[in-house]
Amino acid sequence: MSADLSNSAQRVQEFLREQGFDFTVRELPGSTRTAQEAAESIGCTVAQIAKSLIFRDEANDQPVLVVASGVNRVDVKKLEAATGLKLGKAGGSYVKERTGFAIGGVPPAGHLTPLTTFLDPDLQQYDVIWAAAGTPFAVFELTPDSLAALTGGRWVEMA
Ligand code: 5CA
Repeated sequence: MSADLSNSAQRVQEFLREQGFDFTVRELPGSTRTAQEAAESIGCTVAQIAKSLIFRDEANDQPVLVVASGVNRVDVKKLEAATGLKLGKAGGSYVKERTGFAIGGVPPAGHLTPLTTFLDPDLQQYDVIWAAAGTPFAVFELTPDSLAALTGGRWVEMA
C-alpha cells in the first residue's frame, strides 16, 4: 500500500487520513515537480493540476496558500484587491521553513500550521483534479469540493 512512500509523501497521506479523507497519495515514476510535468506524468490536462503557491502576507510575515489551476498565472493585484491582503513573494527557504515542504512538492494541506488559503474558481469546472503530496513525484486525486473541504479555502477570482 503506502508503505513505500517517501517520508514527506507519507506525512501527507497520514494527514489526509487523519482528516477523514480517503485520498490515495501516489508516487509516480515521472516528475510532478511542475504543473506541466505533473500533467504529463499523470496523463491529465495541465488545467487539472491544482498547483500550490506560497505567498507572504506582508502585514504579518505569515504564509498564504494559493491553489491555482496549472494553466493559470495568478494575478497578484487581483488577489490583493479581493482579499485586502498585501502579498509578497516567497522564496524557497521561506516555503520550506513555513510549510515543511520544498517547492515542487508543496501540498494543499498538511503544512506545519494551517494556512490562510485561496482557491482558483477555474478548478471548479473539473470532475477531478490533482494536487502535490509532499515531493516532486507525489500527487493525489481529489475533487474541487473536497479541495475546499480539505483546505478551508475561499474561492476567489485570481487568474
Ligand atoms: N508538484 C507540482 C504540482 S502538482 C508543483 O508543485 N507545481 S507548482 O507549480 O505548484 O509548484 C511550483 C511553484 O513553485 C511555481 O509555480 C512557483 O510559484 C514556485 N516556485 C518555483 N520556483 C521557485 C523559486 N525559485 N522561488 C519561489 N517560488 C518558486
